[in-house]
Amino acid sequence: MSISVRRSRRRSVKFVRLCTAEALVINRINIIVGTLCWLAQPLVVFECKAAGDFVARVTDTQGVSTANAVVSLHALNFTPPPAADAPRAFMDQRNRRFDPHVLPVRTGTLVNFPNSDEIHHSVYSFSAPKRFKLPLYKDMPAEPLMFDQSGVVTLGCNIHDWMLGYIYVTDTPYFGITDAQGTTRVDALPAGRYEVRLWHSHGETRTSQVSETVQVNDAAEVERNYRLELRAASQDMQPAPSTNSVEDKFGRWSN
Ligand SMILES: [Cu+2]
Repeated sequence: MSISVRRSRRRSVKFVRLCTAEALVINRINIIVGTLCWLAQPLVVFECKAAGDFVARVTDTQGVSTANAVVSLHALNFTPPPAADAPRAFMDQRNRRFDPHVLPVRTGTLVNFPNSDEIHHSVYSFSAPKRFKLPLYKDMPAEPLMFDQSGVVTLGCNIHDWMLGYIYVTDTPYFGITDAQGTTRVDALPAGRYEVRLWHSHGETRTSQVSETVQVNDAAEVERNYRLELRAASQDMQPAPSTNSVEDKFGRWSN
């Protein structure tokens, strides 16, 4: 046998060994990937498929779209997962108003109260779920406040009597607040049965005005229309006065 033929055969044998080794590695990777996919399958199904959406449209009894209605969905046949970390939220003070006017949060949320105005504010609440008073301040208080009891927390300012805002603390992680068109949507709801509750600061009562059960199915959208009985425009929707003597007094402190 010639030398060139022997070299050629050795190269062929090496090539076949390499191909076999490569195939084995690829095969093992396929097995590992396949096993991981199979193990992850229940998680993927839970995260991506077993969820639906809920859309609420809210009007008053005259059919006028109602903003700032809190819509919350309370699971009836499963327990929602706890929050990994305490959720954070912000209730700003801007142009001598609370912004947003209504802030819905889940129980256990840390809320900051930044002051975006050039003047001082002193935010307080006498509501049972959270009694507090922040001393006169600008910018941002050092620490957020924990809201760990469900209910309506009415906010005021010791300097500006017209300032009125609400923090709606709810036990469920599934909630929304209606926009100017009276609409809100809560996406990616785990499939299941829920009790729907609605709350509005102009409601005849300060508790839920609607209580009905809805079924949310996988990859489906549930739509509901609600009519709320609301009081006539109340004090909290009046525009803030341009200035007053007390504000002038405290305004000087801001320099
Ligand atoms: Cu104020």
